[in-house]
Amino acid sequence: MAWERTFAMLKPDTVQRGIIGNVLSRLETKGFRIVAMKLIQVTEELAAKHYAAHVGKPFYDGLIKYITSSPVVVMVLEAPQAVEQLRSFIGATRPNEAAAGTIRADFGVDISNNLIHASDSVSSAAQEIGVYFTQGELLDYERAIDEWLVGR
Ligand code: 3AN
Repeated sequence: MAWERTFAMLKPDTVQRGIIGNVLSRLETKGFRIVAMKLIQVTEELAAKHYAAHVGKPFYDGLIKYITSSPVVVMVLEAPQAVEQLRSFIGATRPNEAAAGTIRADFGVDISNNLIHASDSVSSAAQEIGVYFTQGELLDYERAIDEWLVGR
């Protein structure tokens, strides 16, 4: 199965609650390969690019305020079918609807403070990666465990 790239953001609540490590640990244990990662402050400009699809929605202003309220961790992850795998791994937008065992179900209680963002399609992953990273920041490497994750 071809490896695919996706984009993820550990949101302000994850940073402020001091659980970056817990969430990252789950992502690593699942098998995602981290090919880029940084702690950044999202500016209003970046936020507007990221959430362009939500302009005009009632929660838009709150979303921009929240995402710019604290540093976040942005990353690019690889795995076979990474987009779909990460979406099911993080769970539904509303933590009360997220399946038990997903990040949003296990760590959160609120729709806005829902810990993590993950791209919802291969094309949005490419677009979001472009918003936060330059090509030179995306590393190309293999890990010793990769062949044990997907078979030899
Ligand atoms: P997801 O992050 O699960 O892909 P989207 O893309 O529909 O969800 O929404 C982006 C973010 O906007 C969500 N993570 C959530 O923080 C916020 N959001 C979405 N819908 C609502 C809503 N009805 N009320 C408040 N915030 C919302």
